Amino acid sequence: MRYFVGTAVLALFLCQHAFGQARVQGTNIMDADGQPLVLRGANWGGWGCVDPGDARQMRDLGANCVRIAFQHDKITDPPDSEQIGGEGLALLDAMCQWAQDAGLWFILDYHMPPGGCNPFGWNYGGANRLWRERSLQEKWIAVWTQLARRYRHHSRLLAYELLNEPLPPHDSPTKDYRTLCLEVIDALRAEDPGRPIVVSDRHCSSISGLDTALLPRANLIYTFHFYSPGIVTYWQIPEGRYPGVWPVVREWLSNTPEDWGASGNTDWHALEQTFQPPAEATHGEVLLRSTRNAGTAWFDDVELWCDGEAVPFADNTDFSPERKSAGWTVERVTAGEFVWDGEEGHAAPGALRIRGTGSYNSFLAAKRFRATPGGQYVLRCWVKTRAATGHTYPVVAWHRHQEELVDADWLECGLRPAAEFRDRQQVPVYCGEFGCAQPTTGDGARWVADVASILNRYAIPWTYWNWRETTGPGSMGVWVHDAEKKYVLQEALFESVSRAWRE
Ligand SMILES: [Ca+2]
Repeated sequence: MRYFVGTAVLALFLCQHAFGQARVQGTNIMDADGQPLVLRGANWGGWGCVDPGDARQMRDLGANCVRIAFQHDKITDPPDSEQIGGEGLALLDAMCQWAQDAGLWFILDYHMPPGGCNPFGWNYGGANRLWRERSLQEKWIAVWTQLARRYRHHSRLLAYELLNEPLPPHDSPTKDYRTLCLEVIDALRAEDPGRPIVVSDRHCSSISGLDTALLPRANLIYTFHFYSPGIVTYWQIPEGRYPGVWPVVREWLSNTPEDWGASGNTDWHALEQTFQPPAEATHGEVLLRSTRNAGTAWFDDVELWCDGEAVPFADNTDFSPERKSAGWTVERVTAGEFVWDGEEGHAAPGALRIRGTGSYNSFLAAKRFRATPGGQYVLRCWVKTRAATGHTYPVVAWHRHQEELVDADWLECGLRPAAEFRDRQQVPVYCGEFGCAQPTTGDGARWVADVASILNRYAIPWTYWNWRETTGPGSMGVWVHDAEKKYVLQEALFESVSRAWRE
């Protein structure tokens, strides 16, 4: 009998051991044995791109963690309902199992919640409705509850990440964001009480906002993303170098003429203006603006020339069904509707639509162009209006950028406050995403190597963005599509990421 009791106790111990989950203790994330985990890995952020071999390859290269990004419409059936199901859910099941089988810890990242949670085009067209509509919040909570019930038996499920890069309108109260997070945390804890939960600040997972992210619950991990400076990581000005001198400090100078253009009911017609930059301007950015517009305006086919030559200021200017509103953000997320509209268009279907702005608001091209002093600029855009009040017009905002040497020291100054937050607040931090587009110079891989090495030095867990995606060479993925849509390895980047896993 004693023997059997002993076996039962041992079995129970082994069972807890085998199925024990990670937990937060002080600034650490601990495994079931009470050993601190040094988590390093990558994102599975390209939906439908990865396979079981990816999990094993990552593990064999030294990774121990993967952040699995999923989106609401893909894992619900019917899509966008409050009921999980369908082929997308089967794929999410499979990804969790691949990670589990390979021994990788995994984080479930609700990358695109119902209605979208930020003003970026890739996230429900930038609608950013989650904060305003209770029915969407209820769907989000209902789906999280079902997911926790479905996946809580996985011992390698490290944490639930409430949502990715939240950016509520800045006039939406911080207490509403906190209240909503607490509501979801409590709903998840009702299903899976001991599992860590990853939370972000409300400023798109910034480091500077970490102190405002603190919530009165235990077992939380505070996340941030790092893509700084954007001019190196996204905008890829071709002459750029890392390390290198970059115009990273920005001062707004002036805008080209405002409060002109279309109103009332107009069919597609061109609006055009000619202007010169102010003497101090180093960069400009294009905005498609509507001021005090109670009606509707559409924009399409935006063009900019300097001294007769086309200026590349955005890589999406005709808003085709393939690109929709990619590459454009909303200037201020306080008021109005900002969407891509496939029913409208000037030369070809697809246009940007603005409805109901307050004092002013715009679609803003995410890139900036270098200003030519004394250059004669022509900005042209096609617009259409319905019952539009106020003014609808394109505009250039001029800025003066100050140059700084961006190198490993510069990056460390940017990352150090995350470690200081952790030590001051005695909570774990986690860099859920960092990444750099990969120009052919190989400098993007050097940026990645430096950031990863700084994170390792500060003992901050991290997952590189991104492991595999269907974008072309030069994007952030370790594996990316070539022109024939075959996966190719970006070798210098692969070296940077996998070496840092083993460091
Ligand atoms: Ca179009």
